[in-house]
Formats: sequence, C-alpha cells, structure tokens
Amino acid sequence: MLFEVERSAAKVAPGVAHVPGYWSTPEQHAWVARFRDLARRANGTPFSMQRPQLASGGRMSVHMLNLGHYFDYDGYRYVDRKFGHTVPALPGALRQAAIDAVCRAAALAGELAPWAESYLPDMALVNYYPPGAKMGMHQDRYESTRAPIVSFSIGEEALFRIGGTENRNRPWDEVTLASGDLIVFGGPKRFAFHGVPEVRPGTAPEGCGLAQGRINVTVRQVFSG
Ligand SMILES: O=C(O)CCC(=O)C(=O)O
Repeated sequence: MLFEVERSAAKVAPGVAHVPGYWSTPEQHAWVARFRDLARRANGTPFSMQRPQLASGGRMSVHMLNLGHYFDYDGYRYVDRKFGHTVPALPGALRQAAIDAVCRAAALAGELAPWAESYLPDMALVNYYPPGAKMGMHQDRYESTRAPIVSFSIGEEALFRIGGTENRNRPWDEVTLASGDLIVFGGPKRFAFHGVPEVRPGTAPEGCGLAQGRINVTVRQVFSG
C-alpha cells in the first residue's frame, strides 16, 4: 500500500462499534493455533468444520466450526447434540474476550451499554474464508436473545457491509475489517442484514498465523442466562 490510512476506533452506526487492531499480532497467532486445534478435535464428528448446505441447494463458500451450541441448517435451530455427540465447548477465554469486547464497544456506541454488565455469550461461530470465499447479506436471527454479536477478524482484509433490518438493500455502511479488528453490532442493528462481499487476497499480515484466507469469529448469546 502506498499510503497508510489511519484507522481509529469509531461508532459506525447506532449500535455498531469498530475497534481496529483490537487483538495484537501475537494474540491473533495464538487464537489461530487454538481454532486449528479445536477444528482438528472436531474432525470425524457431526461438528467437524464444514461448508453448510443452504436451503437453495448450494453450499456456502465459508467453512464453519460451531462452539458452545451448533446451528443446525437442517431445521434452522441451535442444538447441543447430534447423533450422540456433544457440541465442542465454547472456550472460557473466548467467552471472556467477548465480554471484554462488549465493554470496549459500549464505550463507543452507547446503545450497547445495557449489555456491558449482562452479556453472557454461550456460542461462537468460527468462519474460515478460503481464497475467493464471501458471505451474502443475511440476518443473525435464530438466537433467542437480543444480545449483541461480537466479531473478531484475523488474516486477509474483508469488506464488511451492514444495512437495515428490513431487507438486504441499501442504504448500508461498509467497514474494512483487517486482521485483529473487532466489530460489535447490537441495539437497533442487532437484526440488521450484514455480509462480506469481498476478501482482499494477499493482505494477511505477517505473524497473524494465516498465510492466506481469513478467519472471522462471531460470539453470540443464544439463550438467556
Ligand atoms: O465474516 C464476517 O465478518 C461476518 C460473519 C457473519 O456475518 C456471520 O457469521 O454471521
């Protein structure tokens, strides 16, 4: 890049806060190692990292690993067990990282403040974007609480798009999510349509643990505590 554009923590929209560089490079590296290990352990179970089959018949281009609860596309609901296997646990450190992240985000977007004291995440979705993968505009609407979605990114830069709650159309806000960035959305944007139309090849920073592609982790509170 010829010019570095300064990126600072900001309120993107009511209920949406972005904190660039929230995780340091060593933290990103450690999380990538942890997610790889969790994915390896889930191999051979119904919860192995997989590209979900959509109702339309196609498969998503993103590979997903569910922790804490499993979002079953066969029924569009969260489950804890399948075929006699239990969903891999949500690591305590990830749960705590998400709680801390909501506090940080609430300082930027006051609409998130009610959750700073009460957020009890119980699920994480680890998304791996191989080169060329993207995610269409969708709502996260199968959780039974209105708790914010906490999203951590590692690896290649992505364009994150967040619009309204009615449909997939404009107007929307766009934010570049770089390695280590945090974005939290809740309050009036909790059920906003959002997606990732573009991941920028070759932008993963050295030392983050990923040579190519991108990991995004969304931490959620599916059930009330
Ligand atoms: O990859 C991202 O930044 C967004 C992921 C997402 O929208 C989701 O997991 O629902």
